[in-house]
Amino acid sequence: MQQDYIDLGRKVDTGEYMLAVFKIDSYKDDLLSEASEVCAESSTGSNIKVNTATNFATAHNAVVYKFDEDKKLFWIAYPWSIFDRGGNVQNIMTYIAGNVFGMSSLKECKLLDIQFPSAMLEQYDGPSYTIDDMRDYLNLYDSPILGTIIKPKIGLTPSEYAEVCYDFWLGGGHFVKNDEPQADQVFCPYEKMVDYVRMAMDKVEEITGQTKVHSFNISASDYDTMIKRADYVDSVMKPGSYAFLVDGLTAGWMAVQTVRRKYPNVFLHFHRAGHGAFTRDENPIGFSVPVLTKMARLAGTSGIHTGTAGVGKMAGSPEEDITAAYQALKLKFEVTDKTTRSFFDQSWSTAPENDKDIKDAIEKEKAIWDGGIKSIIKDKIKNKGNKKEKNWRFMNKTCPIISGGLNPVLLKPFTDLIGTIDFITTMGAGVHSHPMGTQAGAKALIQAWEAYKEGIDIEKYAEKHKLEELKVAIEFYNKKGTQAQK
Ligand code: CAP
Ligand code: MG
Ligand code: MG
Ligand code: MG
Repeated sequence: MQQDYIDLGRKVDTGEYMLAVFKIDSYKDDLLSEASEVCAESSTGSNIKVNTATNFATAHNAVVYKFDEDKKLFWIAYPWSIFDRGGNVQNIMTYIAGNVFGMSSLKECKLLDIQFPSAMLEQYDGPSYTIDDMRDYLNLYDSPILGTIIKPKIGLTPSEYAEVCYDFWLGGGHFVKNDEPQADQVFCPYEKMVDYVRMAMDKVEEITGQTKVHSFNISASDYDTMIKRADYVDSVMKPGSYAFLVDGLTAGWMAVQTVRRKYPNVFLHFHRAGHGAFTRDENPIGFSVPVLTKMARLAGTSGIHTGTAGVGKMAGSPEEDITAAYQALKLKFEVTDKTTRSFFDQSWSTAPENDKDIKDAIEKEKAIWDGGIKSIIKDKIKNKGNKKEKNWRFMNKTCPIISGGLNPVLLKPFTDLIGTIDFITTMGAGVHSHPMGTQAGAKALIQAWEAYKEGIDIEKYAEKHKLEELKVAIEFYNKKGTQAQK
């Protein structure tokens, strides 16, 4: 037991501490003792008390301030002045999601939740370009942003790739993304791919009069190559028509924050490939999806994948994925129904009680959400193009990107779960496997949303308006079922 790292009942709502909740289990020792070791290893210490610790250093110990032995939950306070100056997410993760995961006595060490004091938030970038900016570019205020991932995942040449983009956009889809491993492959040179996408986009815009967005993966082997890719996209594409996708966990937090700081006027798309190794429920070591999401918002990503809440093909429960989505979007998170969980009263950040602006903004946000999707749409239309509506005193929102085994039939069940239109959804196979082709897949997706907006069942809606694409989609995807049903 390292007593210096335990201070049960310490007052932690002072603005000095970042708070974290860990689930801890051990092969050896009693759990409070293990929690003290976790505190030591993730802040100032090691396994044995050292003679070199000054009083000043010891004042920076992380401490367990609360615990629930039955649930194996430990609340830990980190003096946030131990973190690198200048808002460095990579540095925080190195402390709290670093050596502790390798400690031999720990059977379980899962970082479940985190909370930042508002003073700390001021040091971090938070998102710059948000989903609302993308809405302004798309002139789209009454729908989630409906997108696709080009499939096959890899293997198309630039012109073949752009052809699929073209079909999806022509069918009415708003947003296309590179799949996460798309880079500068021999058979699909990066710059050529970008050139062809621009051509496809121009053609579609000419035909439809609608603007479109493409998210380009700029992840690369090194800084210079990443920047070269980004700058190339920037030189070819119109402002607003492109996003930068970063494989945030494999490329790293430094890549994410670099892009945020270098390109504040571009939508930053965090693809989290690899997160399952940390986040899956059956994995006892790691961190949760809400923790990953909060760190991404802190780092300033405009959008991050938060999971389909069990509706699609990837692992993820409603309570964890919807919680993450709300952490990304809201100022104040409230556990409103059984699909959500949180370890802190106000789980994004603490708001000082006497801060009237924050209180007002929170109340306004709550009123809009409480009114349901109709009220959210009304608010979006009312505030279109109004940059003043952005949370100038607080951190901007990050938009959830919902992906993985989805198809037009699954749009409703997911939207019902999340209860807002503030998300981007990308459906890859769920569009390109449509028996009538990609364009029909895109049409079915748009039609599925129209049905939702009207509050009509998709079957009835397809029947009533004689929508062949939607009818075929319903029959085809109902037969396929979701991953969860297989
Ligand atoms: C989805 C996807 C996404 C995953 C990522 C894929 O394609 O492109 O990368 O959804 O998972 O390759 O699987 P489909 P998550 O639409 O064809 O399933 O969003 O959970 O991070
Ligand atoms: Mg070390
Ligand atoms: Mg993918
Ligand atoms: Mg799909």
